[in-house]
Parts: sequence; C-alpha cells; structure tokens
Amino acid sequence: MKIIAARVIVCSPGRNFVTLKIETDQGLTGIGDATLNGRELAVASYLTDHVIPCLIGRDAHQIEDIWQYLYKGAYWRRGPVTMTAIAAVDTALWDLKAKAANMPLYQLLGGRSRSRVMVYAHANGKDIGHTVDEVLRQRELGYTAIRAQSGVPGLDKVYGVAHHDGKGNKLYEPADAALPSEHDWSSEKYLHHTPKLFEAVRNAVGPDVHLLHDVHHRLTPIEAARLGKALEPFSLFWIEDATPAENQEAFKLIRQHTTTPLAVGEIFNSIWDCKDLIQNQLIDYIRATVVHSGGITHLRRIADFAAMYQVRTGCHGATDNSPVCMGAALHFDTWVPNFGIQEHMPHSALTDEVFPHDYRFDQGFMHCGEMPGHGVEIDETLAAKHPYKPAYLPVNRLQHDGTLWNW
Ligand code: CS2
Ligand code: MG
Repeated sequence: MKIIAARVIVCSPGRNFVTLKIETDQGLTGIGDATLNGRELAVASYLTDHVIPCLIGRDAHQIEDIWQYLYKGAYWRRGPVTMTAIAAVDTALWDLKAKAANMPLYQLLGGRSRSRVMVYAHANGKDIGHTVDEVLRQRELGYTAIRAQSGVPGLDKVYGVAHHDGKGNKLYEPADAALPSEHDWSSEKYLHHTPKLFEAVRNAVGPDVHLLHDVHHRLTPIEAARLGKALEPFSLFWIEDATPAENQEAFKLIRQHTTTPLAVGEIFNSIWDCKDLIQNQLIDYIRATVVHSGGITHLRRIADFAAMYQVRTGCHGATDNSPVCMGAALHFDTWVPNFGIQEHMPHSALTDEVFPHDYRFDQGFMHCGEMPGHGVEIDETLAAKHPYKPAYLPVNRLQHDGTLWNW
C-alpha cells in the first residue's frame, strides 16, 4: 500500500485544528491530528515543508520504520512540534492499516481489554457554590469522575474556569485572541481556597464520585506537597500537574509528604519526559496522549513502560485535541491493559460536524466504534468554510509584582 499523496488541512470550527490526510494507491485514506494549541502553523509547516516530501512512495504498512525514520532521521529529536508532526503521520498510518485490515483500530492493538472507557468531566464555576452546582449537574449526566475547579477570591480569572461564547462553545481562553491575554496569580490565595472547595464538593457528592483537580503547574514542589496533604481528607482520584516537571526529581518532595495520587504529562512529548517519574514511582497516572506524544506507536511504548511500575494511563482529552485524537485515544484506551481514566470535554456541535465520528458517550463512559480504522473522518468542504484564526493561550503573572509565572 503505497503513499501517493498527503496534505495538511487547517481549519477553525470554533477553535483551530490541524489535520494530516494521507492517501494511498489502494484508494484508502487515513487521518491524524496535528493540533498544537497556540503553535498550530509551526506543525503545519513542519509537515508540509519537511515531512510530506519524505512520505511519498513509502509503504504505508511500515509504521514502525516510518516512525523511526522521522524520529532518528531528523537528527533533531523530540520537542512538541516534531513529536506532534510524527504523531499525525503515525495516527494516519494506524488508521490506514486498520482500514486495510477491515478492523477497528483496537483490534489491531491487541483487542478489547474492557467493555467501556471511564471518562472524567469538567465542572467549574466562579465560586464554590457554582462549582458544586456544576459537579452535581455533571453527575446527573452520568459521569462517575469529575474534575472540579473554581474561581479564587481576589483573583480576576483562574485557569480552568471557562466562559461561554454563546455559540455552544465552552472556552478556557479567547479563541481568537490576536495576542496572549494576561492573568494574575497568587499561590497563597489559591492554597487558602482549594481545600474549602473540595470540602464542599465532597460533602455534596458523597464518597462514590471520583474527584480530580488540575493545578496547572502553578505551585512549587513544597507548596504542592502542602496542597496534597490538605486534600487528603477528601480522597481525590488525582491532582494533576502539581508543579512543572522539567526537573522530574521535583516530584520526590511532593511524594514524601502526601498520599494524594499524582497525575502528570499532558505537555510531555516523549518517554524521556516521564522516565524518572515512572521508574521512581513518583506519579500514579501518566497523561500523555496520542497527538502530543508521538502517536499510537510511541504512546504504547510509554504505557508498557508505565505498566511495570503500576502507573496507569489518564490521557489528556481537552477540546484543543481534535476529535481525531479523541477517536484514536478511545481505541488505545479500549486496549491498553494499564488503563486509568480518559479526560472528556465534549467538542462543540460544529466541530463534531467537521469531524464525523463513530465514538459515543453513554452514562459517564465512552465507547469507541466498530468502523475500520479509528472511526473519525474530516468533512473538508465544511472545514474550508472555517479558516484558521490566530489564537494564543494566555500567560500568567504573579499578582503582587508581575513576575511571569507558569501557565
Ligand atoms: C488542561 C488543558 O485539560 C486539561 O487538563 O490542562 O485544558 C490545557 O490547558 C489545554 O489543553 C492547553 O492546550
Ligand atoms: Mg491539565
């Protein structure tokens, strides 16, 4: 099955998505997500200018060799732009191989390991009362695992507290901001507030709902340790990205002080980013996902390594990963033996129309479909009606003196 053409489709049905489509001489096509939020065009250029010319004429079945060629052959290894581009090729090739085999992707990976995929919802509000209401609303929708975030008194805007654009889109940042917006941050105010949030949420939902929280890299290691300890009475499923992880050893300090489970990895792009965290058992869940961690081929390698240390998966599933990533992730989740949980933020109706798919949500769980491949396609005519719009993630500064902080 020879690759005869490949192209990049950039569209913005509410937010920007980059998609790679590969065509073969057998008439089959495969697609992969290549979306890197805020740096979309860098990946589009990497693919169009540097990767696609090397793909033409290759055997689409040689997924591993093509992965190694793009990883080792580039000389410049790793990094989010490179690994997102490799992920897009890899996902499209797995889609093609599964279509050629006339099988859903999870069958090629090794078959079904579970009947359905547990997902967690987002609940956020401007204060504790609103967040509690939102948690209860998500539980009504059937979710058994819910991430809770709330506004912090004294801070204007807080990460994870969405606004609505009136068109059915829940936005965590202005989707069409010409330049990054700036938020204020105070770790002191946040640390004072967050235990009260979880006391209220746990009292409202009782013991049976899994509760999660995303710190979004805001704390220092010792502050993160303090938070983990303060949240222990409320039995969280995890706290995520408690501190930045470039220095993987930083998690030792957190681990020494708390039994609250730790999740990390949505911004990781290779197994090397999580090697020390996993082999020293400093985390419980690895958040790497298909689009930003080198595709199915590399994510599977990370998951197998993690399994040796009883670390389970918890794939990133925010709406800036396109439905193509979601579809591929759900096949991965259906197979992976050490599955933990999958994040689920529903895409807007328009995004779902641009990316028709056969995965579905039912009572707090997701099901991948049985169509050959990963089950997601792109409607290119509709996509063309929604062209790219420059957009940035916000930046964050300390409230008391304007020092640039972590976002
Ligand atoms: C978040 C994301 O879903 C999450 O856990 O951290 O919303 C993240 O901020 C965005 O995906 C950034 O691109
Ligand atoms: Mg996160």
